[in-house]
Amino acid sequence: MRVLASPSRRTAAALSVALAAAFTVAAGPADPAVAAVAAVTDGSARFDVLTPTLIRMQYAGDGAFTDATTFNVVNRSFTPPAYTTSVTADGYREIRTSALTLRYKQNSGPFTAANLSVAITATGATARPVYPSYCAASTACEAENALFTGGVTPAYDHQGYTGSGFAGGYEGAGSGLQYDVDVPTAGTWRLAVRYANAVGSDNQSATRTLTAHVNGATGPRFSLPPTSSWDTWATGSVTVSLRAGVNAITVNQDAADSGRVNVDSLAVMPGGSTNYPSPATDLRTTGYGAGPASQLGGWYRSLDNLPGGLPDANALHPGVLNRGGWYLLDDTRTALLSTSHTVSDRPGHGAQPYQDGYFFGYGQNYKQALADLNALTGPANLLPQTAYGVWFSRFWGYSTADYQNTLLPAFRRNFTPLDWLVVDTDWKKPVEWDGWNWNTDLFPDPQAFLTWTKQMNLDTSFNAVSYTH
Ligand SMILES: [Ca+2]
Repeated sequence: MRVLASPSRRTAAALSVALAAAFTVAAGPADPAVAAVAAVTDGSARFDVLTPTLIRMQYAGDGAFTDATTFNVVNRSFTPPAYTTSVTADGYREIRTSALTLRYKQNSGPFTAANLSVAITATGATARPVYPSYCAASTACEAENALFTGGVTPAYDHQGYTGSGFAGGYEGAGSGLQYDVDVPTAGTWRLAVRYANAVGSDNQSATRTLTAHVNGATGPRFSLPPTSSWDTWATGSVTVSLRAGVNAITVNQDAADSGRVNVDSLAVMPGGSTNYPSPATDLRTTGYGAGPASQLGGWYRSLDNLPGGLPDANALHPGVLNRGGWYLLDDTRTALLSTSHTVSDRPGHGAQPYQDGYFFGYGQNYKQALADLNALTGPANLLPQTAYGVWFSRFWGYSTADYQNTLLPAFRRNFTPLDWLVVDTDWKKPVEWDGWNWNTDLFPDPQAFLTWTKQMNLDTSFNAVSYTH
């Protein structure tokens, strides 16, 4: 199980929030009413050719395509590149740029590796991208790519999982993961999970339970017997009644559930089936994208649980660059962003499937990939000069008096410069891990504290850990 409140986690979280604070001066988003450039609409599919190496691929079963700015994508005002399009004799929509040839089987439904491919001219490689947010019947949908509620988070600290990790953190009611699952027919289906269940946070090994919810209605309860270790995975299933098309399925820890399991993936299969599907793809997937596993670098959330040092390359979350020469940025779930920097949910599509993603097909032209990413998602902001100075961060519940009377005087007394004060999560009350209210036991006059830090020429940031993701 994941340890949720270790000191090391707190320190790392403080660091991540401090960095976030340093990045908050962002360029304003482009006009959200950005016109799609060079769009090719074919049935429920729409392709926007943004550059010779970048194509937006949207599928809307209800025809409701989105043109608004999203939290990821702040610019689509590209100069339309030259391209051609036609339909082949065998029923494929083809789009050809100077760098790519995209093929989509007409009227074949949402984009999958079976009906969509993109040939990369420079290398001769053919990409078959998948959308990690899209969960079709009879496929294993990786839990780490789901939407999360409560304490559930992606985790990687055990072995034997498929995909890029699993979902951990079933440690309280309201914790869960959610997938929109697309099934061809209404009726009875088998909902299965691949899970691990060893000695839990209560030091017990016991059969645990979770509850399925379907389209907002509470459904049957999973009974999940113990597995021999956290590295050993088994499957458990329940029977659910689904509508044709997309169903919102949640695997939740309800108040009566014991939780304390890890979930690797889920799958919806015909009612009479007994098998569990193999991993749907050998691509490297996350909740926000998919590409060949030969990634070049990446990022890591924190340095917690890494006794052996830095993570190896396989543990890094991928970016757009890999030796395969392509990447699919899955923007399907990203919130919409207004010009006034407020966010809102994507519009719903009912039982109709929806996908929104960006295909980067750069071959070995890595600079082009980064240029496309930069233009699409906005430039990275430069860090303020003070971020390169000396920071202080410690996971203690320091008070205003501690900072004023002990800490800063110690820095001054030892002739040690200090540029940035990172105040850890204890600044909040009544719950130190959640919420936004000051702990006035430690900070009796918050504004006076902030005024004092300014007078002392200290930049400040505050650990804003939240378990509601
Ligand atoms: Ca997994």
